[in-house]
Amino acid sequence: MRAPAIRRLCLAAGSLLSVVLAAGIGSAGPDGGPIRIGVAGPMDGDQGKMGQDILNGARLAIDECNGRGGVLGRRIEIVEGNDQHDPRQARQVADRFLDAEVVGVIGHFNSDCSIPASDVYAEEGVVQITPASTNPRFTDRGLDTVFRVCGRDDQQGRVAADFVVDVLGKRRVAVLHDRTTYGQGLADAFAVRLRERGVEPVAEEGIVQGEQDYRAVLGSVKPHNPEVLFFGGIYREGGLIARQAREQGLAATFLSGDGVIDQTFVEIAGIEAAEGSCFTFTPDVRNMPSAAETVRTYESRFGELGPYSIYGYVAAQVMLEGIRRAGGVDGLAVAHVLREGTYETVLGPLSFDDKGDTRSAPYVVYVTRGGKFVQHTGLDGRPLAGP
Ligand code: ABU
Repeated sequence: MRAPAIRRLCLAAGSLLSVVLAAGIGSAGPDGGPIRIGVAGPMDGDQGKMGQDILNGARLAIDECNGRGGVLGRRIEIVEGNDQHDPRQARQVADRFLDAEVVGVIGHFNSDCSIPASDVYAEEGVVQITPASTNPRFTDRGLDTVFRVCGRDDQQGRVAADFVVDVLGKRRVAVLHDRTTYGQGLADAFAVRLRERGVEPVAEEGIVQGEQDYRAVLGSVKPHNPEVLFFGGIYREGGLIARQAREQGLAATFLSGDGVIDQTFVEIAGIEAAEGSCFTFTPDVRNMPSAAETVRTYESRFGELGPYSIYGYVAAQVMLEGIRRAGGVDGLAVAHVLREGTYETVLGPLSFDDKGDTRSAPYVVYVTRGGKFVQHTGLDGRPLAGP
């Protein structure tokens, strides 16, 4: 349980005293000991791969930094937090991070977790950089300590809707979502843009995360004869819906976002049902020369890159450079320098706007071919030229 703010002040004073005393007897050294960074997400269970991908990316960046001597002469230490994509557990992770005196947090994965945890971090002036939470509300609430190195669902939903109208040329669109902050938010952003483009969805339905059987909701959508089935949610439910839609004879193109574009989706849906499904996500980092060495190192150490692995790496890169530029670990000072400068990352130069969103978050569309995600559109929204 997190201590109230006043008790935290006392704890901080106590910690300072411990450091001073330790320095006096020479055990902690003049550098103040390691700098602790929290890395949070769902570390096991149905979304555990996402947390582990982010943790691996952050670990790689932090190990490389320690290999160069750390930051401000201090080693970096990771404190892991498993929120199991549950908002209540996310707040508990935040409390534990504060008790462990982390000075910055990389995470969480789910918007449902990043948003409530951000209130805890903000209250104590701890910088939080999410590599993956895309709901606009994360940065729209005016908190000084929140940053996001990925895009937002208002951008992503717009790209998905424009793809339906301009590239697929379809007008009969059913919209499903998992009722989470992310899934429903993305579905809503998609539907808003569809309407702006003159397309009224034929159905809009919420599903319940964690179930095995989505045939009832698919059965209620089928009579509308949709040409496109959009899903706002995560890969487990996305894979089941894509598979069960095919089993029910729904021929609609499955379209989803960054929460579903993972190989696990293909494993759950099966290669046949996954074929032709489409996803919005950022351009493939494997094609970026600036990321080539990091991708190679990551894959030789941890296996195949996940969608947000490199974003975990980038969040750590930016956090550590922010601490270096601030000349210390004071959270508000780090937040200030993060908003001011440009940061060289493996995805290219990155700077934040006043809210803490990255100024560069392009989305493109991928199509699944033979179980692999192939980039289908370019930054202009048009299909890439074929071979
Ligand atoms: N953006 C993908 C899923 C994570 C989230 O925003 O909840």
